[in-house]
Amino acid sequence: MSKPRILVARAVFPQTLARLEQHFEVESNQADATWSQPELIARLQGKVGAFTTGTERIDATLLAACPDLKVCANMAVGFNNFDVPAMSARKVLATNTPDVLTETTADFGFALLMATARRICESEHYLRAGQWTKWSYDMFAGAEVHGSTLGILGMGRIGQGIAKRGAHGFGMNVIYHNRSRLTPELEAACKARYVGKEELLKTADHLVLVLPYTAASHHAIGAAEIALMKPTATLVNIARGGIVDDAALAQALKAGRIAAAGLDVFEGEPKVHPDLLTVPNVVLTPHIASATVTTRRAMADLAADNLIGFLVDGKPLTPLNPEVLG
Ligand code: 8YV
Repeated sequence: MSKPRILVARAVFPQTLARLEQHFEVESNQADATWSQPELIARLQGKVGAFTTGTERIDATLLAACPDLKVCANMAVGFNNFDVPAMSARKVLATNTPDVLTETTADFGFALLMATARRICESEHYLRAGQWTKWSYDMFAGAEVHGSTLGILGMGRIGQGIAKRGAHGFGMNVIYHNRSRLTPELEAACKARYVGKEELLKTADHLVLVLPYTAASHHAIGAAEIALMKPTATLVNIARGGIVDDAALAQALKAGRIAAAGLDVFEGEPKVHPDLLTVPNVVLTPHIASATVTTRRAMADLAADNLIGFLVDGKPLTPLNPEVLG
């Protein structure tokens, strides 16, 4: 019997590919070529499954052009590259990779907060440029982290991980805002207090964004929201590009409207707003919050398990639209 045909749209660990090849006839992209949408559609012809990352857009147009497609397994917890209602309408299963990256991503969120508040990257560039000729009392004086107020917008698994690090590790006063309030048990575990969005913006010394990108969260942080923040505040975005209005943020940073920002995600990435590249008080990283070898392996394994689980055993592990399973 011939094996089901799948497309692996981006380069992956050779071990993941080898595992998929045990079950499927695989077309892969180990050269990691950038495929246009028409090329992705062309390569999906005759494929029942797709292994995707956050960079492949699975929308109504693609689905209409790929009638054989039955499942798309995203190697990411975020799935704003999927039009899930359109997938459900066509009975195409969508899966993501929750849980396996929670702690690693929370670690990174905290690292970015620390680097931003304590001006680590800015001072390193100064040193490397040979500008350090003498010590001075206020050189790269940043913002206090321990004991300060940590604000979290979006309190899912990763937000809770950051809250625990702040509250238990750094004695921070943690406040959060989320679409829905956590249970009292979860709030106690995170030592976090629920507040309205305006209070969060006005009160946080450090504001970390960990909410999913949706039409409703587009530019959740723009000029008006930044204007409410403390002039000494730092803003950290490890969620998705588009949640922050990058042009407004660059302007606010230039004007000293807030102290600093740490950004791992950008509107229209991998392009970065040119003004962000010229302001010194911003730490910029290329969407690496989940990037440890262990975690990326776990994400790839879970995406592969979802394809095998669904196409071989009829039981995907982490479906986003389980209603298509019938
Ligand atoms: C991924 C992420 O590395 O999981 C997510 O949602 O943002 C990252 O962990 C990225 O989306 C590539 O798939």
